[in-house]
Amino acid sequence: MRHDAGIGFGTAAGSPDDFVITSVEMRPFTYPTSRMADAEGHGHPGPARQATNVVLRIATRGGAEGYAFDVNPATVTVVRGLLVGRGAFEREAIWRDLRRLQRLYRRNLMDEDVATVDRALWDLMGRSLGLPVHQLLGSFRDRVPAYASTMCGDDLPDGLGTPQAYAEFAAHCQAVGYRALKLHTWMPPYGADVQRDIEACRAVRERVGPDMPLMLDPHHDYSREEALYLGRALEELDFHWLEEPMNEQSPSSYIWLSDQLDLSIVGPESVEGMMLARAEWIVQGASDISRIGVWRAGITGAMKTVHLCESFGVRLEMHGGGAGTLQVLGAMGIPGEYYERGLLHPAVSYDDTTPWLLRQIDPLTDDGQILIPTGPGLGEEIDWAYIEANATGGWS
Ligand code: LLH
Ligand code: MG
Repeated sequence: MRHDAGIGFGTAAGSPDDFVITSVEMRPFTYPTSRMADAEGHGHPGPARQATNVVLRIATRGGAEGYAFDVNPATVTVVRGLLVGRGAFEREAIWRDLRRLQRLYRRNLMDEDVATVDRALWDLMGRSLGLPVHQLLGSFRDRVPAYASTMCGDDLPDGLGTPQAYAEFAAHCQAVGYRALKLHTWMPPYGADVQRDIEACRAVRERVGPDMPLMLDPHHDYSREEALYLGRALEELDFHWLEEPMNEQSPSSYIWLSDQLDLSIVGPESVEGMMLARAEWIVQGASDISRIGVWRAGITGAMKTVHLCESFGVRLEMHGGGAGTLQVLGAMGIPGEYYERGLLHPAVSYDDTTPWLLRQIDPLTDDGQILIPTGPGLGEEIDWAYIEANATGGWS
């Protein structure tokens, strides 16, 4: 049954009519960055330049607003007609409509595009009620341990070009408070090499000592034999998990790998399908720990995956960082052992990557934790003066 706008629920913050969506708009703005993507899209340090972000704003008749960054402009055009006139709190109905729309609007409505709209709607509800999203979901914890997640390997002299460079960077991460670390090693165009991966993992293990949990996220297209060889070496180095060493479109390869290793295999990270794909991996035994990202599934898809994993007694590790991820981690009653903080590199600062926020969303505490944001909505304090000053267009 379709719930039409106006049939929704009144809240302490207003009547149903107040929460009818009246506009879905975006605004582009520039910001400085010293990161770039290589030919295959992996992030690395790069020359200082201006990059563009686009913020999505969903607004209602009564003046409620919700925001999400990194929106795909083409998505806004596709979803506007579906959203305007609907109740902003009908997230589940909207989410299901968007998921159906994906079939024919695939190019502009990937999982991450549905996720962006969903994040803005959760933000809107939280801001309207003056509550953080994790409280709307049901809070479980107020902090979560972080792991340092490195950028992928490179060939920069001051970068991540050698096993020794990884060891030195890992020691630095340990010194600034991280209690766990994940290496992303070399991927094309930098030359993936199982032996070099193992050397980097060994160098890091020797440098940080036996007690620091270590994880590896290597080249995502190794063969079965290469992945098994790598996994066996990681078992000897007492690694905590191995992530995405093969193409995730082949769950059979992951079943084959998981069957032969005691080491925990984490995934899938990159396959579309949100909780549906995760359910298939779980029933097939393709990984030991499942994985979902709020930027690919939204709060709604991530929480469905949380409950799926809870029902099967499977652990779940969140992919990527950001405000929405922290809200879900704050509401997860199952581990979710870690927050992925990164991607980090010796030559770039992580702490100034979101200059459009008044306050960084995920500062690291001295004991390696991240506090779950307590502000309303996703908890992002948006610097509207910054966005205004750097806008390259109006709201449209
Ligand atoms: O391939 C990459 O650049 C990284 O693996 C990236 O996708 C990163 O987000 C990741 O996998 N984190 O776990
Ligand atoms: Mg990964």
